[in-house]
Amino acid sequence: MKKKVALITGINGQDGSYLSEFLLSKNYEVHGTLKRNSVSENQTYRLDSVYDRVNLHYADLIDLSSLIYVIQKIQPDEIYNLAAQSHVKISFDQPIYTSQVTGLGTLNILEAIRLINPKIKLYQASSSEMFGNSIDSDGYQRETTQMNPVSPYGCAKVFSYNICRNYRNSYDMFVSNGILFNHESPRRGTNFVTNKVCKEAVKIKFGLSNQLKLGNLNATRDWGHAKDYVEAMWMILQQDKPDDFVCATGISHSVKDLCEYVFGKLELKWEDYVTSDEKYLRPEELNDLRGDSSKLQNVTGWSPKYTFESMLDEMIEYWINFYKK
Ligand code: NAP
Ligand code: F7E
Repeated sequence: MKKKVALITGINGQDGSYLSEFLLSKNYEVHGTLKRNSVSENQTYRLDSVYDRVNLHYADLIDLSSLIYVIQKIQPDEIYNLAAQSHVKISFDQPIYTSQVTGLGTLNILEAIRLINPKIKLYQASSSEMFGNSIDSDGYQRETTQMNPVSPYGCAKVFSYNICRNYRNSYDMFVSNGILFNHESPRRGTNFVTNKVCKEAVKIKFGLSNQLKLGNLNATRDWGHAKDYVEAMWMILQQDKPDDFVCATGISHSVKDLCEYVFGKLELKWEDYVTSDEKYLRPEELNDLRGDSSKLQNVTGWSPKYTFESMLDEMIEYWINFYKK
């Protein structure tokens, strides 16, 4: 039987790397896009375990012709649009670039699909950041919660979400949004709070540092593991019809709770090391996130295997091994 062909934009990111491993385990032919960076040496480190089994192509979300070229060439059955300027705080520093990549970039993908083969299925990496500070009266965010984004990144993701729905309805295309809440792993960029705390706490434990500067300690997030969430992405595209789904654990913790767990695990008191630095505060903050993924669970049978604690244990372990070496 002919292998299914998948194209992952942003294959070298956290999710792209786990998704490639997952799709290879399902016997897909996996392709992915890399954008040109001045230093190429570290660019594919997350793909080490699959490097010889995936096909990499240079393309940029803001360069429509590069997308047309690669899609035309490989004729994918499924595209997972994971590429983005994905850092919320940086989106305040680079709002226009973020809108071009994270917003208009999605429209480039949709146009390329519409022109080449509208039968290609598209998964769009939508985000809980789209909700901003809207919360339903029971304390959760779900597919029907109003979207009031509070960052340039969130605004760009709302544009992508809406234009995906518009193409689905206008051109009968199979386009689905996964509205994913925060998901982490040892492969998470270390400028996101979970991996920053794990890495810095281990450095403190080993005597390599003596303080950790953070921003807002009171914000709460619904943190899951990226490995669980890439499985949801695939499940969403295997449905008979396209739709939009929230993916979350339903449990939220504050940044303070995160510090308490990670430092506690290393037998340290977080209050002795963590200080607050204005540099890490955002012009507008999204205070609380907690997702209701009942729809995803009922329709696809998805459920997370990792807990907040087992996810952090894996991340702490990663940094202990890293610094031991
Ligand atoms: P990530 O680690 O930041 O990966 C983003 C990927 O996009 C990287 O491969 C990056 O390449 C690539 N990229 C950036 N700008 C690009 C451009 N102009 N053209 C082509 N590629 C570009 O993000 P992630 O955590 O894996 O997240 C995957 C997707 O899910 C993103 O769209 C993100 O916004 C969304 N999302 C993430 C979460 C989460 O908690 N992780 C939650 C909801 C939604 P370089 O590394 O070479 O720059
Ligand atoms: O911040 C607070 C910060 O940068 C989480 C992206 O994947 O998830 C991610 O966005 C919270 C915020 O993730 C620091 O203010 C405190 O309240 O780890 P983060 P994020 O902004 O929630 C969503 C769903 C996405 O879609 C995004 O792509 O932690 N915080 N002190 C800090 N955050 C950072 N980065 N650094 C700090 O020092």
